[in-house]
Amino acid sequence: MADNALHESHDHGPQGILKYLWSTDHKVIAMQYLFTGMAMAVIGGFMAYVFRMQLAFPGISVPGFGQVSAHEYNSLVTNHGSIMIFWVAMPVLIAAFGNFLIPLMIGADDMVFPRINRLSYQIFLVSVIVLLLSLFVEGGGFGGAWTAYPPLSADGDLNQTDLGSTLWLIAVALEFVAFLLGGINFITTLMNSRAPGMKAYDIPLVCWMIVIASILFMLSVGPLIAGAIMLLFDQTIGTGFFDPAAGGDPILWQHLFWFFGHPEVYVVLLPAIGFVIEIVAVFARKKVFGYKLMLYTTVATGVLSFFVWAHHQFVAGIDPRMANVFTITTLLISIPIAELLFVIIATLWGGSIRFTTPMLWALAFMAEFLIGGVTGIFLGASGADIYFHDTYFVLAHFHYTFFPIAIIGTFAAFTYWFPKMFGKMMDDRLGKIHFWGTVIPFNFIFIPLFFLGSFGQHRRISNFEYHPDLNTPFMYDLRELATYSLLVMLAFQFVFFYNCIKSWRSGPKAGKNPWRASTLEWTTPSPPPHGNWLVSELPNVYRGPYEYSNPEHDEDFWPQDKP
Ligand code: HEM
Ligand SMILES: [Cu+2]
Repeated sequence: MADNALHESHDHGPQGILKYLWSTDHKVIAMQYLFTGMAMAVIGGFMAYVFRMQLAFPGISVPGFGQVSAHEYNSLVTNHGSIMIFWVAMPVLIAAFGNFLIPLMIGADDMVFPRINRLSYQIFLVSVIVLLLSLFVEGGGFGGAWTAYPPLSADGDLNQTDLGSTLWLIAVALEFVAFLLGGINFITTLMNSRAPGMKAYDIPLVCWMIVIASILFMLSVGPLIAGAIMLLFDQTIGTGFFDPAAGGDPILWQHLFWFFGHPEVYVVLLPAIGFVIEIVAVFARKKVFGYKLMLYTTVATGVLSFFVWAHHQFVAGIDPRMANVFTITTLLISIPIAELLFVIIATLWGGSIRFTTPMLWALAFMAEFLIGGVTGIFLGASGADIYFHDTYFVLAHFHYTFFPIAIIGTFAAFTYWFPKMFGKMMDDRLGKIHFWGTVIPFNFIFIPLFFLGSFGQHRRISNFEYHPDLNTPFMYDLRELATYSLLVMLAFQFVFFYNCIKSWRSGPKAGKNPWRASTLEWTTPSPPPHGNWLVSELPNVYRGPYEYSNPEHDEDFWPQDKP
């Protein structure tokens, strides 16, 4: 590849390992986010293993951890939730795949602001280090739940982890700064760096989804950053923004938190839906049913997501008239979300479906996410929520949304774009073993939790032996079932890691376009060289991204860059 070498020579960065930490190449930054996010997923998953063992077998010495005190339990739950959302879902779904895909899919050589991009990852890395440090300071990690409600989170006497809670808060704030910087790049790059000929409706939906998610993030995070600074002052210099004794108001925190917290669900959901739609179009060989419908529905979802936050506060003493308003907006948002799923089903309809590993993940996303969505309707109704609030029903509901988004969505995207990222094909048989070994146990972990929640089992309790009414033999069995299923699921993750390493080292070489897809990322070599395309070969775009099985064309796909 003499011409690539020529291009490479424009890259006068640092060498060796530093080359990776200081690279401004969007693909390198994507990999940094991907691998950091995956490492954090291992840590967050390990925490889930530890507290699920404690829940099923209270008081045992958990292999690899030891005994779990009540305080450690709180800290594990808090950090598991925070890690999974802030340090796994966001970096992997948005930062890693946004960075990798946006320039490649719109025919750009890099992001508009490559140095801001690099800074974004570096700040993110600092946030990871601060968070991990917080687990080991005196008193242990923060245990006031990922929602950090004051007064518990504000007062070291109450939460027993002065420094741990402060470091946790600083880590979260730094992580937000990193994502604000990253979002700037996604939005400006999509607006300014598209290949000649690429009009708004020629942009692949996944790029739109990541950009709309970035906009949602930027619009929602401001109040929470303000809240985090106020909470930091409450913790450290004795202000009382959230302390009633000092004239403050703890409910204010809930508004600031959930005004961000609810849109955040859509921030991570939209990229995952984007992956699914790309994969479904390719493996059903069908044009996406209703490109514009999908795009405008996504925008509508985004707008609506700002009007539902108080459904998290139905038990916080909210005025019943306001509760009705938020019930209605919450139920309304299920319409656009259902519409997105219908568009995907309509795309599948009559397609010639190929059940490859990425396609299985995409289909599983639909099935599992549907359960999450439907059970959300129960909780959105304020009357029912008063019973279900803070029970394992809620826990099962949001894991049925977050697990498909963060884990299933990631595996779909990872197995689909692996050939482009690493230039090798993954082993499809191992991929399928891993798929079934993850999706089946997943249901056996969380379906029991719906029942436990309906029987009134409260969350954030480490030992149900102290609650005999919640420790009937049947409930005990359900908890054991959930824990055994988790162990099975975790065991199958080794198949995934083995498959990655094996395929990366000795898998068959992937050509430019192994899936015969028509979007632009498949027109560069796998993996793409520095600069993505030679200047003389930058693609020109002639049509939309999903021309599969077009009767006017003799091949079953019609790439965007072919006249
Ligand atoms: C590996 C499979 C997982 C298992 C077995 C699991 C299990 C659990 C359990 C049992 C709790 C609650 C403990 C309690 O309240 O006493 C919990 C909390 C939570 N999990 Fe997971 N989880 C998993 C994956 C995930 C993923 C992928 C996400 C998000 C992307 C996530 C996000 C959360 C959040 C936000 C909380 C609430 C934390 C809090 O109350 O502060 N979990 N998880
Ligand atoms: Cu919500």
